[in-house]
This record gives sequence, C-alpha cells and structure tokens, in this order.
Amino acid sequence: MNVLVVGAGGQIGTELVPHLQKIYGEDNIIAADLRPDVVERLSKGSRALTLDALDLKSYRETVKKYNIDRIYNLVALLSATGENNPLLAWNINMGALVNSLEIAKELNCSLFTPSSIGAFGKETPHKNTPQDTIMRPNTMYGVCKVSGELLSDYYFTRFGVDTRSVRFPGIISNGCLPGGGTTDYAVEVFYEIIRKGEYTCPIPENTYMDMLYMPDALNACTQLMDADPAKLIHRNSFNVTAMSFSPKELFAAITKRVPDAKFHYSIDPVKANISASWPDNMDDSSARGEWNWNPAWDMESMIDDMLSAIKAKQN
Ligand code: AKB
Repeated sequence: MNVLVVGAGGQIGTELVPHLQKIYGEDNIIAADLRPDVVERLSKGSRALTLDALDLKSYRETVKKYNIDRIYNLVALLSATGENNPLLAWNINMGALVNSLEIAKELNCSLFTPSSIGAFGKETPHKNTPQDTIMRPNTMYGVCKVSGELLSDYYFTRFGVDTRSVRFPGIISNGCLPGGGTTDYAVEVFYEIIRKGEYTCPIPENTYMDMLYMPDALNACTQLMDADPAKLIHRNSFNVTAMSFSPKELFAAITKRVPDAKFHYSIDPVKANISASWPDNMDDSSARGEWNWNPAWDMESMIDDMLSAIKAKQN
C-alpha cells in the first residue's frame, strides 16, 4: 500500500505520517506540503516533497510517480481563519478536494478527507447530535465541509471512487500546534499553563464542544480506511467523538493537577459565535456500529498525558 498525505505539515499530518509508517512501512508513505520549510522538517523522518494540491498537473504526476493507492487530503484553512477570508477558504478547501477527487477517480486511489463538527450549524440539534441531521453551517469552513461530504459521496455513487471520511471534533495533541481553529484553546491552554502558569481563553466558559485526543484521531483515519466496505452504510462522513467539555470543566480538571494555574477569559466574538453554532456532543453510534470505532482516551487521561508530554518537551 503506497500512501500520499497532502497537507502533511499540519496538526494531523505531522502525527499521521509516523502512524502510517508504522502500519504500512516507512518507504510506502509520502508526505507532501506546500511550504518548503515544513517539507524540510518532514524530510527528517519521512519521504517528503513540496506539492501545491491546487496544481492538478503536479499533484497527478506525484500520484503517478509514486504509484499511490491511498490519499489523505489534509489541506484546509480552519474555521476561524476561514471567517477572516471566506473566499480564500473556499478556494483552498474545495480546490484541494476537487483535485483529490479527480485524481482518485482517474488513478484509482482511495481518498480520505476529514470533515468536521463545523459541518453543523445553529439549527442542528446540539445534544447527542445524530449522524443524519440538519446541516446548515454558519461558517465558510462549514459550507466547505458539507459541500465536501456531498461531493465525496457523489464521486462514490457516480464513479465508484472509494471516498471515506469522519467529522472530526477538536483534536488535542502535543506534536504540532493547530492554527486558526475554534477548538484550538483546548491545546493552547496546556502550553501556556506549563510556560506561564496562566491562560486567557477566547471561548465562553460554558460552551461545550466535542474533542478527541490525537491517538484516537489517528486510529480513526486508518481504521475507517481499512474497514470492510460491505459494512459501511455511511461514507462521508461519520460523527466521531471521545469527550465533550466546556472551558470551565477543562480548567477545573487542570487545576486539580496544577493548583497554581490561573485562567482568564477574553472572548473572541468570531470564535464565540462559531462555537455556539456547533454541537455540544455528538452521537457516534454509526461509526461504532459500522467500523468498530472505539476511542481509548477520555478527558482525565488526556490531561495527564498532555501535561507530561509538554513538560518533557519543554525540559
Ligand atoms: C476548528 O476548530 O476549526 C477545527 C475543527 C473542529 O474542525 N479544529
């Protein structure tokens, strides 16, 4: 199995590449990113190359040259950044997806493109959000995610392209910082508490959002793609979650471990609006039933691991 990860230098790609290497072998994974400095970093642990996913010709040549069977398309501007420049978000997010779909169709690759809790909106039921429900997002990021889900299902039903996807909630990790997302606070807080002993949160204290710890997110990426297609009723895209908490709950749990930690709020209106429109907690029973999704990390175990990993890094 030869796998190409496009947008490999971001929060997910940085950890997905070594995860894929362990499963499919180091030589079979190609990490591609637009930014040469990021490619330089990636090349220390993997076969890495510079690629602009919006450049259809070079993207196709890369897939041909390395005889790629599976593509992970991780190219995206996230929700908060997307609101600052909606047209750019549309062009990048949809451009990379359309190129990935066309290449997957032409060269017979399977394709994973993450969707997000951002695909939901204010009118979606916020508690125990069903797999199949109202999807009228209030951000350009969400508009791209819903369009992406529809388009990916279209390529499957119309052309037989093996497209699969999950709706990621906030992903908490200590490998590479996220950037421009609404859920980023749940990562930033750990770095700030260890570095400065205090954190100023942009999200209102009682806003609940779903979250996943990175090891579970990585398993979702590979477990779904390796799942028996005959068992999949859904494809694009599955609700997946492992925990749901508010800033207030997360900070109280951190304070139990770091009693001197101080928390303040300075609400970012864009992020506050976005987070209010997203689910409080999703129902992920379709993922559990169709491909045995079963996350291992909860809030308490995630906090312990984040604190010790970031402390070890900073030492
Ligand atoms: C964001 O906050 O934009 C992302 C997401 C939930 O898709 N982390």
